[in-house]
Amino acid sequence: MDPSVVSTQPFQGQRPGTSGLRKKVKVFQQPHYLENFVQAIFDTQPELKGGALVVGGDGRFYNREAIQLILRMAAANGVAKALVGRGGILSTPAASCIIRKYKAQGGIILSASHNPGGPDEDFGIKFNGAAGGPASETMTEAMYARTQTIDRYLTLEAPDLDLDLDGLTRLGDMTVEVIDPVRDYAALMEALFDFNAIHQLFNTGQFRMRFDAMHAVTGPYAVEILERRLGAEPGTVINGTPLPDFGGHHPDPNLAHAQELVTMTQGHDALDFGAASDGDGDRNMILGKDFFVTPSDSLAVLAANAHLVPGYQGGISGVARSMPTSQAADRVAEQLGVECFETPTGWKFFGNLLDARRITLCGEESFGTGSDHVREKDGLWAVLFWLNLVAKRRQSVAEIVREHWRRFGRNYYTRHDYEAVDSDAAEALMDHLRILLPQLPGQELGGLKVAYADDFAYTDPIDGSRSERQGVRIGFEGGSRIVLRLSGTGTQGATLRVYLELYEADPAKHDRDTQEALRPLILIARELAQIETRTGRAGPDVIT
Ligand code: VG1
Ligand code: CO
Repeated sequence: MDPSVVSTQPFQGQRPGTSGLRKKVKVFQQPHYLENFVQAIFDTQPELKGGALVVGGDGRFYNREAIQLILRMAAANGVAKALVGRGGILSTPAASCIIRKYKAQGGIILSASHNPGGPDEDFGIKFNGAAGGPASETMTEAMYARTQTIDRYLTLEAPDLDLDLDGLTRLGDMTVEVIDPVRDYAALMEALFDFNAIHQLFNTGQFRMRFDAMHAVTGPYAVEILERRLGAEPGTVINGTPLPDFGGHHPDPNLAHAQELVTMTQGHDALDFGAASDGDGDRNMILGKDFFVTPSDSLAVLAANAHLVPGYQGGISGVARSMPTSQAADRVAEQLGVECFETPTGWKFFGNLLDARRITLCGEESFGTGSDHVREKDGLWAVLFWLNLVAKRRQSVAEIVREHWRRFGRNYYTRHDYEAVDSDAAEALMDHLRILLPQLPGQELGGLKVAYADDFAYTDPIDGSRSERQGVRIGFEGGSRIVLRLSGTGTQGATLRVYLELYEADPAKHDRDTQEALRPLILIARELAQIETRTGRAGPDVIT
């Protein structure tokens, strides 16, 4: 089985976005398309030669075909060993865990996360380095540059491997080990959280929860951890079988796409706790009885209560949040006397801070929370963290959050998404805002005084690398903010994200409706960015 060299030509547009390369399945199915990108990974990551590579994905349509192709190319490119999740399955956080545990040189994860799956939907690929985290911008730019000059790739002529049976096989000179996708991850969770306390909570019979795996990758993980190890009643995990098309839904754990679960936490006979995760298992949504925890608040609550969790009982070294995430965590960091960092959107920006132990916890407003236990955000980890808190504090989710607000104040927060907008119109809208920025400070908008206005730029405190044009921020006196940026994960046109935040210290005003409380800011954003005239949209497609 000698490696063969196949001639190819560059494709336009293989630049990874916020989290890897995401395109329609049909785009990936073009001859040489996936091969080119995979070869660009091998050409720019020389340590993979002779090293170990972790491979797995979220089980979406084209997952298995892609994995077979990647394994053949890995063998031809001199990878010594590939670790593959059984059935081609690995959640994003589990892949990160396995890269770290087995000291692999990197991993390739196949996922388009919360984007829908199926022959006409989305596929994605991303590379994670030896620390287990998403490739840095420097690395993804190098991969992209390579895709633009590529003229050959290496592969093997070989039949497909059986990925459904654990154990060792060979492919050319490469060893392939098919591993249990859940075991190592479950062991890590058991080492971090108080499983006894959570077990007892379930045993009381007074606490009812459901975990919605949304027919995506976390099903097997949640069944093993929640039902088998923690003794939650059978049926606690709903939609637990991973399907290539996620049952036709968006595997996106938010109030818009996880309707079934949301309904179960409302009204008569409501559950005490509801949680959901996304396509690749790195996002989480936390619900209490008639109560939704905004992801920004979740990060702040976890930071304030970390000492109640065995894995973090010694305290946290610092926290980081992505720029559009609300400033709730900043207030906790201040009280705890630890550092707080504001990074650009995307988990790759947390990696250096985690590696340098400057932070222990980090999170994003987009339903992403995580810690130094892996180098990805981690959906089930966040769910277990919350269960640990509920068990220890003997309070409901709502009580925990309300008490948090009384102590730190409340950051009302929402995100409005305008999806599949014309790309040129979206770019023009952002340009228009950038031109306005210098004249905004000091101005009154809708009765609020602008304190600062800029296009967010970030200098990594560890390696000094600089990332510019990361989103327009308009901050008002008193802590309110409007942030606008374009998504880097979509596959169709542009998605405009408008993030709105208002700080309220007075506990008597902590029970307002979020959209109502933020209305003045919503109106300012619409007007300032000329959203309706420029995009033709009277309102957002998704509100979270
Ligand atoms: C979105 C989120 C961002 C997240 C990214 C990947 O990016 O806003 O916070 O890191 O998705 O998450 P964008 O560029 O579309 O706003 V996942 O679960 O899709 O890997
Ligand atoms: Co995801």
